[in-house]
Amino acid sequence: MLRLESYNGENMYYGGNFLKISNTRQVSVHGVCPHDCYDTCGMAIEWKDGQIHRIQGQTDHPITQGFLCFKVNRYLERVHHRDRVLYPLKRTGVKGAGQFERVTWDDALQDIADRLGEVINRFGGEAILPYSFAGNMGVLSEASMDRRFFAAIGAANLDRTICTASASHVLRQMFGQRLGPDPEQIPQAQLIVLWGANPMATNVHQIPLLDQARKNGAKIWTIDPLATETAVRYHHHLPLIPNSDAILALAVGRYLIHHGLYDQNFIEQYTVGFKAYRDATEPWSLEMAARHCGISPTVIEELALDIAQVRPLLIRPGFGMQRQNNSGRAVWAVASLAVLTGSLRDSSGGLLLSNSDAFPLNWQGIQRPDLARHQSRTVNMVELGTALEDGSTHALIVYNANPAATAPEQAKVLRGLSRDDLFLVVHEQMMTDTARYADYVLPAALSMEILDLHVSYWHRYIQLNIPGGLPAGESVANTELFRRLAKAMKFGDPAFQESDADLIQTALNSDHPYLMGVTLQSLYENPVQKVRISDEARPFIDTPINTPDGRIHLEPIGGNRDFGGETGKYFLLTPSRRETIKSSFANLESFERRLPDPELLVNPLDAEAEAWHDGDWVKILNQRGTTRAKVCISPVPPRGTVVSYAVRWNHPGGGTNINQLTPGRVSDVGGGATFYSTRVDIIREGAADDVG
Ligand SMILES: Nc1nc2c(c(=O)[nH]1)N[C@H]1C(S)=C(S)[C@@H](COP(=O)(O)OP(=O)(O)OC[C@H]3O[C@@H](n4cnc5c(=O)[nH]c(N)nc54)[C@H](O)[C@@H]3O)O[C@H]1N2
Ligand SMILES: Nc1nc2c(c(=O)[nH]1)N[C@H]1C(S)=C(S)[C@@H](COP(=O)(O)OP(=O)(O)OC[C@H]3O[C@@H](n4cnc5c(=O)[nH]c(N)nc54)[C@H](O)[C@@H]3O)O[C@H]1N2
Ligand code: SF4
Ligand SMILES: [Mo]
Repeated sequence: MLRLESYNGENMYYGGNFLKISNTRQVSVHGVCPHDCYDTCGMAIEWKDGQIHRIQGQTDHPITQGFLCFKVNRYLERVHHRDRVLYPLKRTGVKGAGQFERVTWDDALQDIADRLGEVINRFGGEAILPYSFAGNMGVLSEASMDRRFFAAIGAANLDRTICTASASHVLRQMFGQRLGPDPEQIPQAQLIVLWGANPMATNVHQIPLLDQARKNGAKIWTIDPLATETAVRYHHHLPLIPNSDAILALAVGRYLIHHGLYDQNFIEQYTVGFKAYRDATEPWSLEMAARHCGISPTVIEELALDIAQVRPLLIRPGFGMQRQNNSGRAVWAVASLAVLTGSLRDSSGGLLLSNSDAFPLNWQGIQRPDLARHQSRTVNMVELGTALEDGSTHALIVYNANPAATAPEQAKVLRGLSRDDLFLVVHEQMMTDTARYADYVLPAALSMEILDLHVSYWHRYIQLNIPGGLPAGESVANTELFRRLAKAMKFGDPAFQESDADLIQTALNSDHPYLMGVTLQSLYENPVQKVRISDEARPFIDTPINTPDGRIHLEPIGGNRDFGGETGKYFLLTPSRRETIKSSFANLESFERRLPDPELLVNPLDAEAEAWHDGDWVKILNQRGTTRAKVCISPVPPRGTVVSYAVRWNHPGGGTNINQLTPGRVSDVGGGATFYSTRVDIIREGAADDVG
């Protein structure tokens, strides 16, 4: 086995040579953007005198095409930021105050091991809860040594549901896997339906592909309550009432069935459950749906006729349409349209919701669930607030996430994090809202400083992220943190000694044809490789349907969550913004200069009716909490809906953000988050000059 010590050791293997990276004066390496984003860009990273000097988009990367996005173009600000954590820190002040002293790694590890040991002795391993998500989406950084560690200590399992759980559940149920067409085929589609997606902010490398499709004659619909930049760019905007997607999709399905405009042969050859699907569409006439969706029946008919007639048809749902009470129902109803129309017959058609299963890595091998000696309880991360309040959790270890800012039901979460009897360890690059509550903050390396393997949930490239220098200060990769913790806990299993290169080799140790010939060695030579699925292969026609009976399932899914309890006057939507990735980048000085105050986008007619003016401070509240923002009158939201983009830091902006208001309720299937099923009331505080 090829042994590499690219991190921690002095050597890295690069371009056919071993380099002593600590001695390297100037080097340019292939990096991969680590953020939780569809695009998983290739980056050219230049190091000079041991420092990250320049970060650019890889010019020869077929998706990245030489450009990065608004936020990552400002990455150097992040590298040199005042909030960076470079040494282990121990709390000296009250929880949340952010007062710490520097300690050594040895002292920190010893104390953490002792305290975790105490929790295990008194309450059992399950009283320790990991909380992580995709702060670094590298295969190793996201889920490898950490999973081994938590299995070995018998910790509670975290169900990582905050983002795509409902969609994943539905795709697995219907198709047996999460696979869509190759996005590089988009330019060949003639009808594209962007459903609850805003690629102008969240998937910018899709824009050139959509633009090319439009040049080739494609019509592009955007189905979104908000008049986003994407909706404006592509003209055919269908502004439905939030959370009415399932009804809209079922009405289109009913129309196609009633008019004989669906692909009967496809249904017969590939699916089961059509009758149950048809019955579910039956109540939704155009008129009935129009009333629920807040749009005219003729617009729904226009969409239905396009969907019936234009091929290739590509339906491109975003994750934004599955952050609602009935997310599962919505995804099922929309995915069923792709099936009903036989759109999967075209290589640029079908349903492009996720390509996560285009990368059949050896997940069990890197995560080693077999290290667990017993079955532990599972906590849904959407319900973090409850798990911190119900007496079940005595230690929390957070990495790759900033739940104090990004988790729903924030008031509960912050109360939980403030508990004196909760032992909190946070591994972070920045002194985040969450880190400020920690007993120990441990420094996390930047992705540019570590070796990792990356896959995408949207495109089909597997990539190697090559470090060009050593981690700054005493920071370490997530894998190294858990190696050190395992050693401090005196775990002797060789699973905790494997290097990052070993882990990558294990991940690639898969005999699946999609990964044929993808080895660590080949990635050193060519760090951007397409998985071995032909670009034209049509998912589920040219690739297997991995449901138990090998058929696509159309039986109804989900739909049983009501809106009980949400009584506020306005719908609150909190989607992604261009300038940040969730809370990441929201502490950059350039962001604070640009948008110093939290803003609430309000429709001009609502503003007029309420006598709100641009710049007025308002209090936004509901049964869960309260926060403040400045009114920004905007054509983006429709009447009755207000918008606050996700998300700002709580600190130093007043201690709370918009997640004070979002629910910790889980969706109908898959235990998903329901951020976009929030209602709020709004009270004007005073004119802009009086307050703030
Ligand atoms: N710049 C930037 N890029 C990002 C992120 C970011 O924060 N900033 N976040 C990353 C992450 S974590 C993710 S998961 C992805 C998410 O990226 P997307 O998949 O684009 O999802 P969202 O941004 O959640 O929402 C997309 C759209 O859904 C709309 N929407 C809200 N409710 C409904 C509804 O009920 N029905 C319909 N049809 N539409 C609705 C919103 O108005 C929004 O315009 O983006 C990633 N990329
Ligand atoms: N209101 C509202 N809230 C939302 C959403 C919404 O649409 N609306 N979207 C939800 C969604 S889709 C998601 S995915 C979640 C995301 O929520 P989080 O997972 O909390 O995402 P971020 O805010 O980006 O925080 C990631 C943190 O990981 C840290 N980090 C980065 N790399 C590393 C590393 O290598 N090691 C360690 N230890 N740390 C690292 C970063 O510094 C950052 O602080 O937010 C959810 N919250
Ligand atoms: S955040 Fe997304 S678009 Fe921006 S550089 Fe990273 S992968 Fe590319
Ligand atoms: Mo997400």
